Amino acid sequence: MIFVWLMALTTLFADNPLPRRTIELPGNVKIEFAYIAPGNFVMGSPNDEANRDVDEGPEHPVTITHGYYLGLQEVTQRQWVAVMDTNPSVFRQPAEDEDHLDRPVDSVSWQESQRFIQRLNALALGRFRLPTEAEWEYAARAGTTRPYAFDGDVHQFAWANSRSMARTHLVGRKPSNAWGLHDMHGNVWEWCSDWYAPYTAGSVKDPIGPMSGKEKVFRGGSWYDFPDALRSANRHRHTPDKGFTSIGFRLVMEPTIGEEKLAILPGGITMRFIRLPAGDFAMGSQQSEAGRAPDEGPVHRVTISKPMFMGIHEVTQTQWSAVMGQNPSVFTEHENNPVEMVSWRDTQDFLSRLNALNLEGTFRLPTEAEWEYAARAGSTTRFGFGDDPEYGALLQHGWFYSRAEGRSHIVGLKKPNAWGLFDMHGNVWEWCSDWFAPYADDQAVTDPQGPALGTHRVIRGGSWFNEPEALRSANRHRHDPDSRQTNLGLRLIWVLP
Ligand SMILES: [Ca+2]
Ligand SMILES: [Ca+2]
Repeated sequence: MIFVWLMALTTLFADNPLPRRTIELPGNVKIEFAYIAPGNFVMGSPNDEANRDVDEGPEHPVTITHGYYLGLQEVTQRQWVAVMDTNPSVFRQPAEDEDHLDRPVDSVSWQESQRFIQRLNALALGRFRLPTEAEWEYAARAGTTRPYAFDGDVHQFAWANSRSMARTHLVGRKPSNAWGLHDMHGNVWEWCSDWYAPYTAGSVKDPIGPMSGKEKVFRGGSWYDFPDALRSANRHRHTPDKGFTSIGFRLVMEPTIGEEKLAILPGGITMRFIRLPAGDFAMGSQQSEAGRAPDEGPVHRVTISKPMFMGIHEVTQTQWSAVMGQNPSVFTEHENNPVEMVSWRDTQDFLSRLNALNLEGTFRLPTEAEWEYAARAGSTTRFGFGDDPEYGALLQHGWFYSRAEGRSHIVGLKKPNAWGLFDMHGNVWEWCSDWFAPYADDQAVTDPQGPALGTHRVIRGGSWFNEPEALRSANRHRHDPDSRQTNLGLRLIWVLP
């Protein structure tokens, strides 16, 4: 499968058709990731593989249903220091032409890797975690079924005993595998997220290991190990509380803020979309939630069955004008203010004209469920960024009454949520496709569309004219479909084939 995203943030390399992403840590320190596409592979080693351990079997088919970004390199000492300020690594001794900071971090326990990831996630550059053991082996194999992802002399492709000079080496000095990943074999072992357990026979989807255990898995072998330990299928494990000079780790970045896609409107006006994952979430608010209204319950589980592209911003006045040839808005101080004074019916005219441009795919409004799913971005708190009982943090995330100077503002001035969406809280309310109705009950539903008939359409997210509690993720409001308001606009979904 070849990916042809048009992206602002992703670079396509001629020798590698997979999208890549680079994030920048404080101090200009970069981490580069490769997109690993969904697929199938056989996990484990065949009975006749030389020097295999018995826990590498039974071989079993694994489906990885979601793409993910995997670090091209092991996490380096430089990256660790950029996040944690300290360097626990043992291998800091000087060597010719080597800056030790570009060696993998070593001597970090599994628990310490979690603290690193926690701090990294707090930088809001994306969502990071360790790979599962299956994700690790899938990527290490890069489509191969033999003992290593390469053929030939192991030492040519990996740092292993007895040619490692008894230490780690700069990451990326050995050739990459077919997916652009370096040092999956050797240099340092790499912690995985799973608790260790024997494999079971039969095919599995997205395995994550048991829910509890004593020891965490690590993979890939190291400078300390003889080549057999570096095989793709080889498994090793230790309690999560201890670090070793032969173990480091590699990061997964969730693809949710990975792929951006740009729609080009007439006049070259662009609209940025971002891919949100399929998933499920608890829709609505608990009765204990401060500021809630009764129509936000009962809380019910909703599955969003397909990934989708959502506009990272409210539709702006420039974008509306590019499609409609006129701007109905009142707050015209800036062309990138959100469009307002558009009724639900106006949004349907806008969408008809936009879809008549014959761009790839089709555009539509989000359903109410899609909207709340996107606003929550994995959170269960009042706002996407936390509960914020005193509304101290809301100021950084959204425009609301008393702090908005009585008007809408240029889109994207506040912080995005964890999935890269701006102004999901505040600025202007956003029309959803659904007719408004009370939630039926607490039964789980998939891709709910709202009732077939009604009198009012749902709007979500609160606005510059509303008190902070109206900006909560679960809050629902509605308007007559002919109503036009200076604090009501829209955001789009782009359905791609
Ligand atoms: Ca390694
Ligand atoms: Ca909004």
